[in-house]
Amino acid sequence: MAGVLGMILAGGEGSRLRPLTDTRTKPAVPFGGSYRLIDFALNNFVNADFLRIYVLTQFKSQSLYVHMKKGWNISGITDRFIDPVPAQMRMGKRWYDGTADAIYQNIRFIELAEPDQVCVFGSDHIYKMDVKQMLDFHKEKEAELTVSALRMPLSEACAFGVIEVDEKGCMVGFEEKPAQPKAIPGDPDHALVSMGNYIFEADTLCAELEEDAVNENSSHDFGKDIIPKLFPQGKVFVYDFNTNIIPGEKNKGYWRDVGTIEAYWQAHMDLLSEDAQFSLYNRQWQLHTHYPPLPPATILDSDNCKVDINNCMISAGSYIRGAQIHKSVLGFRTNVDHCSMISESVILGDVKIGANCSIRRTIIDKGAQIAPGTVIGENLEEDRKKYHVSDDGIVVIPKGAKIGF
Ligand code: ADQ
Ligand code: ADP
Repeated sequence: MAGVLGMILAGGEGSRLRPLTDTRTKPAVPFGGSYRLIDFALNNFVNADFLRIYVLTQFKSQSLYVHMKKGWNISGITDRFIDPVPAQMRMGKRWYDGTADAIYQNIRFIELAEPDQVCVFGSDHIYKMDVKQMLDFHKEKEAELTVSALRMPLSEACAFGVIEVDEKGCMVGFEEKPAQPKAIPGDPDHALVSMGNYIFEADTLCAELEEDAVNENSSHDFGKDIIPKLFPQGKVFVYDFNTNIIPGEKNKGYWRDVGTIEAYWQAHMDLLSEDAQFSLYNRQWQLHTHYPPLPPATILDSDNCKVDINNCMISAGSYIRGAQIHKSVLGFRTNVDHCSMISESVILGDVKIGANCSIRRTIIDKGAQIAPGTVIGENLEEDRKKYHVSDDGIVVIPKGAKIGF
């Protein structure tokens, strides 16, 4: 796919995901025991055999760099590459203003690669999409820009770009995060929203970015500025995510914005039912990542407690002794000692939980240590005095915290 260049926006600050984003950019936040958020966007490209990709970073990018160096370094053998790009102030002494400015400041990479199309994708979402199918649609429509979209309950649509489309798939209306989103005609409970994924004809993208850069009234953002300016010309098309087919996949159309603690926690719970809405096990759509050299998880009874584990994912290097663990996702090297109980929780890895703890509806970031006998998630009023607790009552223990010592 030499004619296509991928530019993945991976600079999100993720302020609503704090404290998980206190030390790392949002796309570097661990997910699903073994992955980082960026992996899902990258797999959508790699599984479609699109292998010329720049990943544009900005905020707190070091752990994203380390992850990409260890897991996604394909350079050196062919002219294919997946390269993280630091913000370099190429257009003056300023960081990126908005998403369009992030691409504009790297426009030289587009000129050098001479692609026919440029795929500008976000990297904050959990989903599978064969980008090749979206490109085929883009070419068939002879579009200048194609935006991928899905149906969203009307009550949630105000957080997204809301689209109107004609019967040929041409965009005829677009509002970025409107206070009163327009419903789909004939479907008053849903709106059609942008997924923040764009395929541009390369010439169109470069021309629009040059024009936008000198517009003093622009916020230099795709959703706020570029799409509203471009769609009235009649060459912007809308790709229906629900038509995207992933081989071997039972459930269609799963896409989650994990921008808040609740959404991040819920997306983990979605992994755990018997008929999981989002499967990590599809061998026809393998999810690549950096996998450290670790032994398998060890699970055993202790002298005084029988182990009891159900509805869980437990990552490599973990050591569980006589604990009861239900509906939880445990990351690499999670250590749980005897007679502790964990339920509806997400543990990001390198975590030690002592004996006789009770942990419920809690997210524990990497490297935290929980002293024996600690209770978290039972009395939220008390927890709010000590920990970060989300509006919906999910407790978050930050990276490296020592609790109860
Ligand atoms: P937002 O949700 O506001 O809307 P935005 O904050 O613009 O998304 O982030 C989009 C992507 O760019 C993310 O992957 C993020 O990590 C990255 N990013 C943000 N700031 C960046 C920067 N300065 N440098 C590099 N990368 C950056 C957008 C669209 C909506 C659409 C939603 C879908 O504008 O129309 O509905 O995405 O989630
Ligand atoms: P993560 O928790 O995202 O897995 P790691 O602990 O693996 O992050 O760190 C990845 C890289 O980021 C390391 O090189 C580490 O030194 C660096 N790093 C982590 N936290 C910080 C920080 N607060 N300031 C600077 N660098 C950091």
